Amino acid sequence: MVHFTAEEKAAVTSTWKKVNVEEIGAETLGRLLVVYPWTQRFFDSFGDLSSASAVMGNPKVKAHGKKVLNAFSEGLNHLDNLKGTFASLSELHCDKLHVDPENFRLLGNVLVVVLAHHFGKEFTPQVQAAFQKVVTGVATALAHKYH
Ligand code: HEG
Repeated sequence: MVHFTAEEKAAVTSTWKKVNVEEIGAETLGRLLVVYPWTQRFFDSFGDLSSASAVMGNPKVKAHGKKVLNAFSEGLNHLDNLKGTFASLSELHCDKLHVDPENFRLLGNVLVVVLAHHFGKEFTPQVQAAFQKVVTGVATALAHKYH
């Protein structure tokens, strides 16, 4: 299990307070679909994903990005129990959605890139390291119920 120090928790919490989940969620899911185009196969009901600008402007991508980031926020409130927090979402992604869990890692890494871009110098190496632990912990928790 990943363990978070008080400093890491403080770094993550103070940065996350300034995150607009709608904006960062849309940017993160959009970039996942552009940078790793095979992830588009899970979203064939989302309409036009034919170019980077189509993906980034797609309202269903935006809405789903917000939903994903809201779930992620919930995890940040339960850093000491990520497995429990994501247990039912793990089952859903495994049994119903058949999402390869490798994609959780990709999404987490894209989120870190988006946060770095958004926060610039404020996103210090220490803050980045704390977030990298969070996204790894969330990806592991989401993969936990896979069989
Ligand atoms: Mg998933 C649905 C959270 C990564 C593909 N995802 C959902 C839902 C949530 C969620 C909260 C809605 C569940 C519901 O309707 O009850 N997803 C979530 C998190 C993360 C993640 C927290 C990673 C941090 N999802 C993820 C990735 C993919 C994916 C990487 C595929 C590349 N999710 C996916 C699909 C759906 C959801 C296809 C169903 C979308 C729909 O049809 O509305």
